[in-house]
Amino acid sequence: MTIAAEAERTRDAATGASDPALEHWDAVVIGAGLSGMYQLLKLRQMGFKARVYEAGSDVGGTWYWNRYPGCRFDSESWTYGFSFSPEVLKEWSWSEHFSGQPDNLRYCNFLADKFDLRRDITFDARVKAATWDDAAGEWELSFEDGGRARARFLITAIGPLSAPTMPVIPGAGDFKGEAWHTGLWPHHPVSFAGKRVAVIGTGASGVQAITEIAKTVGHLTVFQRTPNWCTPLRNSRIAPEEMAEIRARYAEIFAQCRDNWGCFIHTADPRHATDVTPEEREAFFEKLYAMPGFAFWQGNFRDVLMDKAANDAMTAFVTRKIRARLKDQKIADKLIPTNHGYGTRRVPLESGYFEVYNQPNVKLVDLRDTPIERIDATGIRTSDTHYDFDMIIFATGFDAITGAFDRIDITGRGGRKLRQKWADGPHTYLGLNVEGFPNMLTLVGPHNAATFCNIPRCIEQNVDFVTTLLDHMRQKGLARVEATQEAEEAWTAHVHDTGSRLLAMQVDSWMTGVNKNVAGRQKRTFMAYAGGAPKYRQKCEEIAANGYEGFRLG
Ligand code: NA7
Repeated sequence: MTIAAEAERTRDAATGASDPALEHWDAVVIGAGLSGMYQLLKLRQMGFKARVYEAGSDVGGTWYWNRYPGCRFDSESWTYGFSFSPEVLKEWSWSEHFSGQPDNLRYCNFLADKFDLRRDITFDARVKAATWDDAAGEWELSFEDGGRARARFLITAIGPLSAPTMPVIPGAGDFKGEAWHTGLWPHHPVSFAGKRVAVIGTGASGVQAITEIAKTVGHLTVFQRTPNWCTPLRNSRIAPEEMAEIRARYAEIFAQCRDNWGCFIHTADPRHATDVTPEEREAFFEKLYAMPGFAFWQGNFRDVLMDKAANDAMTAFVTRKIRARLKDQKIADKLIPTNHGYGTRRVPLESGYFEVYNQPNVKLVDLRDTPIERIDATGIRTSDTHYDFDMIIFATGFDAITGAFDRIDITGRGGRKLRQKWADGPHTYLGLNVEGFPNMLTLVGPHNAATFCNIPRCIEQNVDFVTTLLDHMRQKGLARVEATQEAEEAWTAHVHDTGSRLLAMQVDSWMTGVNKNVAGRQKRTFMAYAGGAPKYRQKCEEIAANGYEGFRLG
């Protein structure tokens, strides 16, 4: 036996490679949503032996799990699709400017079919733990069904909003009727006709679901704890001729997104809100309000999300718009937020949301006046009434950004736990790696630009960075990459510095890491990089050009 063969035999004995239940790969990816699919394709193109493990039974991530009625893009469809493949751009047609979940999932399936991705994906495989083996220089994954896999590189593609949370309400499991969470919606059709339906939660998911359910429901009761500022989506269909025009402009569209803070098509106006007269300001607000998508949020004066006075002007405008749409001004009082300004939480875009509350078969329960005391077998009891229901829908959100990491027991070098390291908020380098966790690359993790981004645009950037890094390592014969302590501290401080300039940091929301239903998530923290995607990309490019400075390579 040669020395090399003996070394391999010894390693296999130590790591269990001869164990038929143990799979061995160059790289494993957790998650088969958009980022996992694109990463798989790139690894495959580079000749890496790669495997994707996915908890769901098929591809799609967000679009696989969030099947609730009304679920659709808030980004223009034609800015959301992947840009990397001219063939995909040519062959795929969007039929709406803001495409609905069924079409979005079809798009994910189209990608999986086109690139024959499923042959390298194991479905129904939920990762329970990931442990770094320092001697072998490998990660070992273990799955809920008892299976195991090993790889040199661990790439997480687990999404920013993939750990749904139920409300902490006594008796939440006692209800005997139908009960669904928007983020875990069933695959079979759900009918609301003739039923008494409750919705708890009025975030982006709740707003979309409520508007759609109200069209067919017997009676709907909405339990609102915090109202959100919502502005019109203004969706419309895309005729084949218009799709052809869009297709001809793809290069220009993606270039425009590339230069934008959040990779959206709406570019902030270079003026401050106070640079113009009140009349001009009003006219500009009217113009933006009449436009589709995030125009009013992302295309507004440059200071509306950072300066309180500018934000107040925008907020007062939206207040007037909401009031004009409601018949009962007492209901308007409840639906208009009072504890935060417009755009300082994720803005739900709506298609007739406020008009729902003009319907005689819809009731709004303000939980600030009458909190829920418990859920029981037949319905919901608040401090003043018991409501009977046939169905309760929990639109109660997610343990955002770090929640999906926390669900996996991740152990790095020297036995350190990621959960412990991030207990007081994330610490990362570029949001792509964590000191003490070698060879773990986090595609849509905390502290990178993806969270505040038109997400596939940032996914492409992050996957390309990771792919180029792995290629560089292979060419140089390097086996290990890990952020230095200093680089991690400097990046984390930079994330805090850029984040603190946003008014959004003064507000509780999933964007600031607050979830009242999860222990340890009551305090605001800096979850995402707020310096914008262009600056983030530039930083990544500089770091790569300087031999991946800030990373220890070996
Ligand atoms: P969000 O935006 O986190 O919204 C969750 C909603 O659920 C929000 O209105 C919460 O009120 C409400 N909630 C949570 N727990 C309770 C309890 N215990 N009682 C009453 N109400 C509760 O999640 P979404 O799914 O709507 O949206 C997440 C993102 O997905 C969205 O922004 C898009 O980017 C895609 P609270 O505000 O905490 O008072």
